[in-house]
Amino acid sequence: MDRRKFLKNASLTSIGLAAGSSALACAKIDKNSSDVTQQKEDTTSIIDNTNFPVSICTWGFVDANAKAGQTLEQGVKALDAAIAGVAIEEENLTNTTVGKGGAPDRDGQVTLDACVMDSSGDCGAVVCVQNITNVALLAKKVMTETPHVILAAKGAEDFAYTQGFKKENLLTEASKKAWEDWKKTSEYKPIINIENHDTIGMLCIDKDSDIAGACTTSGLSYKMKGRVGDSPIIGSGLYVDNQVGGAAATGLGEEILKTVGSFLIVELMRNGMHPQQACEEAINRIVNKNKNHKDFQAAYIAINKAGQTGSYCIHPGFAYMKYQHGKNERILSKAFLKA
Ligand code: SD4
Repeated sequence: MDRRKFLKNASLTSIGLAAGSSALACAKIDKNSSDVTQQKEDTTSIIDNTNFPVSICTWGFVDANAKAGQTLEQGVKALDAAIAGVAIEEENLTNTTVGKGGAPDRDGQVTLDACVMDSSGDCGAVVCVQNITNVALLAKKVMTETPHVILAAKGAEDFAYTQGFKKENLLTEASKKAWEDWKKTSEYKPIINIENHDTIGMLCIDKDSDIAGACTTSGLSYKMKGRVGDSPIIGSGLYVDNQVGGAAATGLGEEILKTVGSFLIVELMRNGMHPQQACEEAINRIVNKNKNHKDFQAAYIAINKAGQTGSYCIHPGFAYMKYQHGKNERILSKAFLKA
């Protein structure tokens, strides 16, 4: 099997497996429940501070988004609220795609990727880190405590200890068991969606109307050792420009990386596009470059300076959370393909 085919198949399998094993974690998010809203166009483009704070995040991460929203309401700045929000999932042992409890690579090692971007335009990232749970906070430490933007693997881990992070075993019994079962067959069977549960990318606007974001993941389950996806790469998994807005991605990182989609969305919004249109254009770029787009999922969320939001994905089934005025809504995304 050639390398590309291997990667694509591996990632599809892992998405499917991760989806299956994560059903428990999102059991409380019922697609039919009354808090699910169909996506609609929000047309208020005027910057009105009474719209803030607001937080959005990928998938149905109810608790994480509520945490961010409530933290913002207490007056905490956007970046710290986003980090507090995503930490809920990093610490959620039943979430097999983020943080502790995340699915391991093919060799049984859990390696995490994360990045953050602040309203100042500063950013930090860590890739392929073992033994540290709160990697979004670690990415912030790279931003604030080093002259660098990205630290990788053992270097990032060693730096974490200097900052007081605890060494933790990230491989739970459940993840280990799922990996051992996977090894028995190593079956590369494509399973497309990928329900409510995946990488968490979060965008927050605080009371001062400043925007920041965080993105954190264990990447694709059973990935090759050393594999890094889009999530920790500024411009691909996350991008924020405080003058314009922010965007975040989830889905098959290999495809998201090739179009630098989060940066693209922010630039399209800068040129006047609504976040919804900008997300659609970014997904169209992926689709147009890829005859095989039906074989994988990719999704974006975006928010502009006025607090308008949008999202778009390839396969139906993706949703995002929006917290505003004390209400935490799950909004079903429009999709390129029809159900
Ligand atoms: C990655 N984009 O590592 C992440 C995984 C993800 O939905 O978001 N899956 O490629």
